[in-house]
Amino acid sequence: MEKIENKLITTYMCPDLDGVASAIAYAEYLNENGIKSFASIFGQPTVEARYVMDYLKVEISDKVIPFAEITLVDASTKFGLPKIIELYKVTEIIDHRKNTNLEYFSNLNNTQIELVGAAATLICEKFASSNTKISKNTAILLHQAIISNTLNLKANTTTEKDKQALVYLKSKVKIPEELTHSMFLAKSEMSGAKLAENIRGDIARAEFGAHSFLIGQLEMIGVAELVQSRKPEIIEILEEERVKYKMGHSFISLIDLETGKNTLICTEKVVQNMLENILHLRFDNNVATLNSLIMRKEITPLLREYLLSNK
Ligand SMILES: [Mn+2]
Repeated sequence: MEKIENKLITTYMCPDLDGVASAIAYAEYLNENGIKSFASIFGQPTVEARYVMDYLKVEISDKVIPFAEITLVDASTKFGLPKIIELYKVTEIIDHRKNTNLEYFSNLNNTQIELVGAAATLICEKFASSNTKISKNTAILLHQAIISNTLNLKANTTTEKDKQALVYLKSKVKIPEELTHSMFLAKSEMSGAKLAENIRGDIARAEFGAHSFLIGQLEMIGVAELVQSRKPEIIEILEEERVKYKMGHSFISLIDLETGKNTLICTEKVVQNMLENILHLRFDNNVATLNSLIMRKEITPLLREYLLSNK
């Protein structure tokens, strides 16, 4: 019998640009180093990821060929993984999240969890430290994934390593100048039904003691105009999602990529109070603005800490 050598490199279902770029790049890195690998992604990638893939004419399918092992990139829990993933086949995990569930993977022999701004940074470092040849498209994908995941280096999760990775990639290929702006514009397209599609496409759920939250997040250009013209719709969509997922509370955080401000929308007094306490802001007419950027993954730990200490 022929020995199957292939490694499948993949990430969560419906991945963002970081997941897509990391999967493609890591498969390329392994193949360049003599390890037969292929990247596949499952479910529809985010609008932003699709935009950059189309721009570069990069295609990636959900086709799989026989494989012996799986590497997960930008993913480290079993939740949200494609159905095809058999957990025991996962031998390697490369991710940048605090909340992992490594206990589900019984055959892991290589785990790299580092709290950098993007998984793409960790993949870029592998190319850099081994001086592995990188293709033009892969370098651009990694570059844009780091820009996206770090909110153009404005996110508090940005590290020196992310910045160094960008410098390295820029030394290898010419990054199209207009790409960051056009990529951000692409994900800011909220006309008509796209608003609901975008909100539903990025919902997180969190439970702390007796409180459960449905938390929306949009990263876009033009938050003020959107809130001005469509606040009631945003509230309605959020409420629909809250009911659908049977969560107790809901709010949404709107990140403006150009002004570097956050706008929060929340209709419940009790939750407004919590957010006012942890983020030091004031709600007026269900809207509050913060003059800096904070990501949802930073708000939830603050909320947890606050609720567990004010029981
Ligand atoms: Mn990521």
